[in-house]
Amino acid sequence: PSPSQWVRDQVRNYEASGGREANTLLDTGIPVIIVTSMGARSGKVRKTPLMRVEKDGCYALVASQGGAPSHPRWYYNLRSHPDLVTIQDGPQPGDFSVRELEGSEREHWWQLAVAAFPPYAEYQKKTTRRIPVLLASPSPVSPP
Ligand code: F42
Repeated sequence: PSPSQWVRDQVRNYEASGGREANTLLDTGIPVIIVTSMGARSGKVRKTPLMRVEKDGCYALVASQGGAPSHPRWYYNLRSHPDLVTIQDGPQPGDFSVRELEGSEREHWWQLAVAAFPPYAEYQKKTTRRIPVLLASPSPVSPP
């Protein structure tokens, strides 16, 4: 569980209700998803709520951390274990693969991200680092 109480509560209440509760960022009414990654160094399961930036079943994961000077730890987890990712957007989690976007692809998803959650634009102005944008695509279903 996250060391931040409000993040911990969000994950617990989201999972306990199958996404019917705790599904927005605080009182903004803007939807969130729950991303599960594997710790890059610890190998522990890490659960992170992020804003929901969805298109055609894929999700942009924006490593903004409120415009803080350094990348969030989950960014390194996803870079280390890009195929061990689940995303919960509603009742059930699904399996995803993640890659970091560059160039025009990043720009396209960044625009979608800012449309979904306008404060991302302010967060980018607050920091000199370029905020990473990762794309999560559904993993192919393996045959039984
Ligand atoms: N954060 C964002 O960056 N973008 C968002 O869109 C976003 C939306 C959002 C919505 C709701 C909400 O409740 C929170 C939201 N957050 C958003 C905050 C987000 O959930 C994270 O709390 C925040 O980004 C910080 O992520 P973090 O991974 O740095 O978390 C820290 C505080 C943390 O929990 N650390 C843990 C710990 O115990 O210290 C785990 C650290 C970890 O994963 N360590 C790795 C390991 O191996 O286990 C090593 C990683 C490495 O450095 O190699």
